[in-house]
Amino acid sequence: MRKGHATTPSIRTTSPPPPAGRPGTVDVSGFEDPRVAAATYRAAGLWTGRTLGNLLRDSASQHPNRTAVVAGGRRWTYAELDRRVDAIAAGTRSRGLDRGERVVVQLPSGGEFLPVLFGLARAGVVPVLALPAHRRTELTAVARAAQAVALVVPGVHARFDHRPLARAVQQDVPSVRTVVVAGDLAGPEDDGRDGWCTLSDLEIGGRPAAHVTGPGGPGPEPSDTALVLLSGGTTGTPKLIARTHDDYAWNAVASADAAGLDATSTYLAALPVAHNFTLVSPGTVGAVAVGATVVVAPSPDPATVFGLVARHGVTHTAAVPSLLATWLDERLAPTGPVEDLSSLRVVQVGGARLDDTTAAGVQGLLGARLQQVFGMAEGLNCYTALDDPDDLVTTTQGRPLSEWDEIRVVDDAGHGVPDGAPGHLLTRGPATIRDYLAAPAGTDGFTADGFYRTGDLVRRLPSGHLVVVGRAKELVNRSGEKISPAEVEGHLLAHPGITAAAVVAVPDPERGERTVAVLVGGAGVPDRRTIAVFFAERGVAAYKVPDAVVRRERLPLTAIGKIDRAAVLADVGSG
Ligand code: OOB
Repeated sequence: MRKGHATTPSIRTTSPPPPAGRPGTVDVSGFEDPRVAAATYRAAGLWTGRTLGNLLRDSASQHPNRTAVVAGGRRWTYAELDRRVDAIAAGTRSRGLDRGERVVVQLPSGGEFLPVLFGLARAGVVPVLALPAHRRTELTAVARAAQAVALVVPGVHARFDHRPLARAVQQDVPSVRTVVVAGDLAGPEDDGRDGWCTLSDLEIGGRPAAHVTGPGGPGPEPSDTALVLLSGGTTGTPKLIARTHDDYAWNAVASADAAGLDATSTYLAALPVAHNFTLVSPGTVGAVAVGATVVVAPSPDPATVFGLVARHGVTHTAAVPSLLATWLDERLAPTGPVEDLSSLRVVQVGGARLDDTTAAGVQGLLGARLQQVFGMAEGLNCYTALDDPDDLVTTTQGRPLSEWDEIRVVDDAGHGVPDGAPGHLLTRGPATIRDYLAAPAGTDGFTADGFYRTGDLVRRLPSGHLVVVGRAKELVNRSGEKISPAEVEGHLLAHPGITAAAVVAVPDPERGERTVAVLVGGAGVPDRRTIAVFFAERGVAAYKVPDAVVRRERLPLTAIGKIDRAAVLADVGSG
């Protein structure tokens, strides 16, 4: 396989670079040792020792009768959610799943996701969040990398039956001994199938929860892994991100503060619930932490979202730029009823670069304050402040959540660049991981002193706000969804009609970027539709099918014989 390489723009300073990093307001000496950093985050009161289970428990005892979750026409109070989570935690344990064991969760936006997430976390069992679009190839890779002992899947979702998929993954990955279906079992062939049960069985089978949550009981420690996220653009060998209760709880609570989310707020989860943005920035976990109401949208389209905003008095929501554009278009030229959005206070936008013009339209068209969010599953979250001047809100991607988030902007040689100059963003901080739980060999994601190499190119303003100006990592950001060109190329090369393939990100007015595959082969080079069928047969998620396919006699190569991606892009960049 002809493997891709990053099209890293060269960034060099001409004058002697200033020292790396910015003189901080806090003392981070010794933080290259993660134990020193952890002890300081604790002493400084960032890591409070609360688990995700505690966040919910505390909100349930303070506001038992407040609505916690609204989904699919049903609602649960905090007391009800807490009981449900207890039952799932207990059922999980009584099924023999142990603290620290991993469970791949593949649930769509709906009423089950939060109970399952918190239920597993309360039991100390670790949810690994897969996407509903993942198929056998991805799920198997994730389950294998995580050495998962169980899967949680929906029954049928979006016309796809996840039960045969779960069976296939169970066949591929022998460590998977349990499958929980949030829905019905498929029928006689699954009834009594070893290790299979429904989510209701799990809840009913749960014993009183005290034994998993009581003081000194075998519940999770705050320093334990609370959940595992997949790194954006996860390839055939996924990069697993283990986030602890301590760091995730801090991320959620501090983000709620940054977004002005409190117990009187209503957060609409419009983006898919398993995305880190929807989970913790401040997302649903932040909402639960402060006792706000979470409304789960079954779909992010403007009609659904605006209807839910009007019906439930939504105050906060979050979108990726391409989704925001559809919301703004609907307000500009309504195609359906014009809903009352006056409850909306904050619309967060992130996941991909928001253009300044669209940003400027938010307040006028939605009547809400825009908050830009630049985040990553690996940890760092940046926000524009609600009271930042308008020009900073519309043209920057915000400042790190806390003074403890260390930022370095460096040139190709790793030297710091002056404020205002573009460079590679490196970061270390209270939410940011120090290493992947599992990653493909050769992954060079961190510096020796523990900074995460984000792969993003930014400029830092003297105010500390970051402007994302590009990307050095090889990734396509398609509506905030990250796709690895190398992975797609690997699948393409498995097709007998293709002898060489290059996948590049091409600017797209709607999605930000789209994938174009340049293919070499004889007469047998498949078209896009054939590739879609081929990918489905291989068990590859549909969003990885290239958006366009172009045939060429050969691929342009660099002097040392690698695919010249810049030349490929110059060739197909406008098509
Ligand atoms: C979020 O998380 P991931 O892990 O799917 O992707 C992270 C990457 C970043 O490294 C950056 O390349 C890109 O997505 N990104 C942005 C951005 N926000 C994320 N690029 C430009 N402008 C932005 N505002 O995407 C994520 C996680 C938590 C909160 C928000 C987004």
